[in-house]
Amino acid sequence: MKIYFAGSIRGGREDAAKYKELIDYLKKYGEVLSEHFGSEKLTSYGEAYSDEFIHDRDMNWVLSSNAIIAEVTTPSLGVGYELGRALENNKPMLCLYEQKEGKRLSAMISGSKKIKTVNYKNLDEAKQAIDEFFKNQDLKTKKD
Ligand code: 6K6
Repeated sequence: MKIYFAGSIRGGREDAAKYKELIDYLKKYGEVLSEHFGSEKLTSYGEAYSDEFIHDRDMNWVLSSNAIIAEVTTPSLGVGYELGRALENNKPMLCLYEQKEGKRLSAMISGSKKIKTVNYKNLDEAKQAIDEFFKNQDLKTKKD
């Protein structure tokens, strides 16, 4: 099972600690291709690769994955783009959004019939949503 985890980078790194915890949790279901996105050392700026390299590498990962899990609380153009491309390629997707007062998820995500979105209040709820997603998709036991 290849899983692509998407989370904000240049959109803001305030939820990086959550990404790390969710990525660690996802490892029980398979290989997380984008494992390093949870690293708190990954800032909004410096990385040794060009933007073109990052785009092409990440899109290859998105297209070769069996499922996409996105943490969408911090709005990110890159995550929205990845979700759109993944949707066009019929990838099973789960978006996790932490409910916060005065904030609402983009209607382009929450309004899409093909994207499963779950609002959560704490990480336990987010992990439950991940369990539910893999159970319903029947992807848990798939060995590719
Ligand atoms: C690190 C710091 C600055 O640049 C970097 C390297 N950038 C990226 N590295 C890996 N994935 C990236 C990078 N920039 C965007 N992405 C992809 O888009 C990831 O798959 C994230 O899910 C998403 C984040 O997009 P932005 O718009 O928040 O950056």
